[in-house]
Amino acid sequence: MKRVLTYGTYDLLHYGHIRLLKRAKELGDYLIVAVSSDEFNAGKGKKAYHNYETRKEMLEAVRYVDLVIPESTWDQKIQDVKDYHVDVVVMGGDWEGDPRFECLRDYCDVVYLDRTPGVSTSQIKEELNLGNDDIDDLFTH
Ligand code: C2G
Repeated sequence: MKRVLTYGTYDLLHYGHIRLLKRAKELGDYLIVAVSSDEFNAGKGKKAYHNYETRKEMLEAVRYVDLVIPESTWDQKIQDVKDYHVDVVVMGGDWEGDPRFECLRDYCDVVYLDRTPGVSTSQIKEELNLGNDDIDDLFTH
């Protein structure tokens, strides 16, 4: 059984996330997703719209995902690879070459997949973050 591991915040789950998870699962038989805890996100300067439990619940409903675990620190990855007998760690291309993933090559394969263009959690937040006036405008034309 080939075991795949990926990391992320996965806030406001969107098709870019889903396409990453689909392609990650295609690289093996069992996909583990390590989802950033709320505390870890705070450390990344990110505040997710959904809390950890909700983001975990949504990912567990995705057909490609077999297990969801917490990502609490930057330096848990080597231990995760060992604990879960991971064969390949997969990340989106925005992480390509990052030493926090490259260091895993001593323990498993590391694969970067192209990001899905045109969608991101921050873009969704920006576009939905309309003021009341904007919304009124939307409905008067
Ligand atoms: N992603 C993608 N296409 C998008 C948006 C995101 O392929 N349009 C991928 C990212 O490259 C990442 C995964 O989906 O592999 C999750 O994205 P985020 O939730 O933004 O994760 P990130 O904030 O990059 O956290 O330790 C690593 C961090 O936890 C990664």
